[in-house]
Amino acid sequence: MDFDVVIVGAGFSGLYALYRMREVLGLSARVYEAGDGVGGTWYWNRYPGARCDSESFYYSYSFSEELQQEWAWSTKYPEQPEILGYLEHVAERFDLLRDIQLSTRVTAAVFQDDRDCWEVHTDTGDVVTARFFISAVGCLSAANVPSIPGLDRFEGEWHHTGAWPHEGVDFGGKRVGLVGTGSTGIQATPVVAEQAEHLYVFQRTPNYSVPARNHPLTPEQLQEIKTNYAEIRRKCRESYAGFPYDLTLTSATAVSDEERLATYERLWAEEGGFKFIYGSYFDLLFNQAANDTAAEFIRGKIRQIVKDPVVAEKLVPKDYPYGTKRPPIDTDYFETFNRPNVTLVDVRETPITDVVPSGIRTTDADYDVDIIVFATGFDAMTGSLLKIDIRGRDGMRLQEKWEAGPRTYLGLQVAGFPNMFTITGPGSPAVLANMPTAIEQHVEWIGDCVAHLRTHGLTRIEATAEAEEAWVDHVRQVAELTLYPQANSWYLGANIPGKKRVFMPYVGGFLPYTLRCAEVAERGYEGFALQP
Ligand code: N01
Repeated sequence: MDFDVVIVGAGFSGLYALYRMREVLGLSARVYEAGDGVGGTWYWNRYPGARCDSESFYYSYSFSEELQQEWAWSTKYPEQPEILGYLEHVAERFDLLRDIQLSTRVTAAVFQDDRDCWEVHTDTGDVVTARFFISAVGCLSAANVPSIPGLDRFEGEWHHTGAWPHEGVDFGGKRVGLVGTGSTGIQATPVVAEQAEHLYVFQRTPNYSVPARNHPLTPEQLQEIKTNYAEIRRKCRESYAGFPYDLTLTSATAVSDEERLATYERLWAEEGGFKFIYGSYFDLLFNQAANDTAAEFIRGKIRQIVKDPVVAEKLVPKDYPYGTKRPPIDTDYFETFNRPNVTLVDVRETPITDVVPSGIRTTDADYDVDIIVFATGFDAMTGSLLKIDIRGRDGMRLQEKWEAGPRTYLGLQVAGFPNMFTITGPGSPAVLANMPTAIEQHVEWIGDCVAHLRTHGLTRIEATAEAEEAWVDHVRQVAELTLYPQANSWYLGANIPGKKRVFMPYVGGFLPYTLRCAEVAERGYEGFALQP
């Protein structure tokens, strides 16, 4: 066997998985990474305005006390280059690069039944074997470029935000069409508007965005964070969504209108960001009446900010509850529509029909542009994994197994695919949680599992079909108790034409999920078949 472990991807998950496997467990590991650098999401997403929506001090690793004490974040929400710099630093500091093969895409992985190992193929012609195959491909890395007729005849340049040119894009004096108003489009719009001659924002669904209230971190704030790191990390681990916010058990409907309004005003004006949803009332995502209070508050803010009432009305979300699409946060997004060089095009009213050589055509008009920016998201949670031809036991293909939607046990393993683990796979809280917190929990669980197998002389672990079935049912049932299924979100695969509508993340909460994972391990890996 060439390696104990092969890991696909060198982003937040792959880097930590390599560290854990090599430095903590003493295993031989090889990481394959398609990019020519480490960083994953933060390597690819270099679009203008790209920054983290979670606060820097907890959107970071906790596994090394030295690392968290040494590193100094500049702001509450750092920009993409700073986060990429952090991940590059981690790779260097822990000497990870020597086991990472860059510019190499894994094309296939085939389980070898007779040897309890995986044979992994790459686009550079490597064929290697490893006992364990770990996917660290990320949940949002397969870019979704809509198949709009005529794009190949467009005479300008176009880019997807998730595959942004390293040399950047000069918008100076250019007419720009930006398609998509999810978290990415909302981050990019104000920045592109400042540079472009004219910006047309093509919006299919308006979004509830809350101001980020970004600011530099002072030396005193940084010191306070560092002094309190143990407590911050504990709060993250023991929370509903991996954020270090104090748990609130109050319903939005249990307080007076005045009190609720004062809370929303404070969170909007002073705190900003995810605290609005995760630090206000516990039932915004479960109780329609509670959700209505927050949704109506944000609608009111949009109407106040945007001066043209017709434009404001188009920007106001009306047909899905707040937070059921991933809530964006912004810096001057709604304000940007007051600029004379910005036009909102409502493509729900007048859909895009095609791209013509000079720009974008809707049912109503032609918009001449020099550059098109597709902020149109990703084939989320399954897209990147299914690009790899993964064959498990008895030649079973993952593409076929997941035809009707992803099926996993705990988001960690798939029945029929022994010794394969998915970090933050579908069926785990992953994208509903603070990602580094979710990633660390997964990597540590997988590491402990591998250590357990080795200690007991076992060479194969596979989720049982029964455990998988029960978990898939549980994930669906919990989702149905919430408001989430009401929105056409990427959580449901609704953004990808033809993708089966299945709620993919586990919405039962990060802490309950981690307790379940721990319980499964304590009971000798309940729901898994272990073999010598
Ligand atoms: O993608 P999205 P994103 N014609 O899928 C529209 C994470 N993230 O890149 O809503 C016209 O959310 C689509 O319209 P609709 C975060 O988890 C993290 O913005 O489907 N429009 C929507 O408006 C986020 O959720 C950070 O009707 C089309 C937009 O494109 C995830 O990445 C920062 C279209 C896509 O929105 C994805 O966000 C940024 C078409 N054919 C993002 N197809 C961090 O801070 C799609 N759209 C870490």
